[in-house]
Amino acid sequence: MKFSALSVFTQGLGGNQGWPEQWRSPEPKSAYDAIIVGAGGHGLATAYYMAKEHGMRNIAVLEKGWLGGGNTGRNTTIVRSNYLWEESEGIYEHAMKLWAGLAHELNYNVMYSPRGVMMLAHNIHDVQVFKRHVHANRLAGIDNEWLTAEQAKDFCPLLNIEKNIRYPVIGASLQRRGGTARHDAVAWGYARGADRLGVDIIQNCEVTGIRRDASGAVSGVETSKGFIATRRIGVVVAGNTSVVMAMAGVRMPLESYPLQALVSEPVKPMMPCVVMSNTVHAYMSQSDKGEMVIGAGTDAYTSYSQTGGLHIATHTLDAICELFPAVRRLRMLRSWGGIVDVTPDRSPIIGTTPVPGLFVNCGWGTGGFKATPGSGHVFADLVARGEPNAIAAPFTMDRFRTGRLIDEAAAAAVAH
Ligand code: FAD
Ligand code: PYC
Repeated sequence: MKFSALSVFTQGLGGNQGWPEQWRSPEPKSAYDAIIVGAGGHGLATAYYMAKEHGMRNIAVLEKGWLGGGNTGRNTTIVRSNYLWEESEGIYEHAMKLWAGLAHELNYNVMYSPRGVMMLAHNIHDVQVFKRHVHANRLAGIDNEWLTAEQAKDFCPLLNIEKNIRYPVIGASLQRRGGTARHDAVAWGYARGADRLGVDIIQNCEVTGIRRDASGAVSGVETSKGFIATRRIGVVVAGNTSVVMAMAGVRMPLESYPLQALVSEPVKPMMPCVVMSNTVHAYMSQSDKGEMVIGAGTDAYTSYSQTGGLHIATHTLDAICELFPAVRRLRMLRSWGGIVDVTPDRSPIIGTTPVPGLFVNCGWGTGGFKATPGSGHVFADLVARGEPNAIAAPFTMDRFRTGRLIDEAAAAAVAH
């Protein structure tokens, strides 16, 4: 094993200094058939599937920090596929099917737990939006159902459905196959799988420039470890995409925002499922270690900071205490933020770029963890073959020119 560890929910942030020699990254070769920039779950999954399904072994994943130290190790692990439009149902459901067999595929316990994801409705608008999602999903063969407030409480007994609270619960949608997975295990599992297939995973190697030849095509990357030649580059650097793509002269339709989360002290199992409230920007589940995993909304201002505004977290905790009064006296152990990159229609970009040999996968915003296996799978196919398959095709950048947008703002789950 050549990679370092990051504990679940960002405990132990700090890189691979001090790790035994055999866990350190290899030195880069002078040339690779392809380079993936970013060793988050998406980048590692991409490398894994490129090696496994396309037989590409002379490839490297370059990471400026350490494995999964970006959003992959910072997210709140929610997995679901209850998106509105067919294009989204295609990619998120592709991921959902891969989640079901992922531990077996990687021989690594990613702790995928389909314990149910419930989304609360607090007003008539929420009811209309969620019911629309339920109907659209069911038409597409994806499970999703509508619950009354009483049925929601049966599913999650901790939930407060009193009518006199500030944001009363008047119903909920439930995707029973939704749930959670252990986020850093996903990065480690894909990393080990890719490593065993011969992929070089190089940490502490920041890409600082993208070199292009006289024809305009990519010819390599400048890095903190020197120049590395390649004719194919896949950029998968959530939150930092605009910065890296600018190195090749490509301007991206993205904005970057901090998004934060918190965990409580561990307690015995009390929260059986995931509950999300998009309207009040709060959601909660319980990790296998017993911590309550709580997420907030994005900050109101663009930033590359990996912390978020304290007032945002405070608002979230107010809402959590109202919705789940039983957790009111829990102490919070840690809080942190990640940088998410958001497109105008809240759907990702997976595609070729105006620069030959340069591919990009980004714009997953607040919701890309759930997509990790599917995103890696289709991006591997794109980088290997040079053109998107049917699942990836709707997500090219071209949609911002043609106007064929995939508006998933309502399904994005965390209010922007
Ligand atoms: P990352 O894991 O961020 O990987 C990108 C990597 O690129 C990083 O490791 C970074 O260090 C590296 N990098 C950047 N620049 C360079 C460079 N110049 N050179 C080399 N490497 C570079 N999604 C869900 O589906 N469910 C959730 O519950 C959920 N909750 C979230 C909660 C929070 C607080 C946050 C922040 C996000 C959440 N998300 C959630 C979103 C999800 O985490 C991301 O969409 C997803 O993890 C993106 O994965 P990635 O592999 O693309 O990015
Ligand atoms: O996409 O389900 C999601 C999500 C939950 C919290 C952040 N993103």
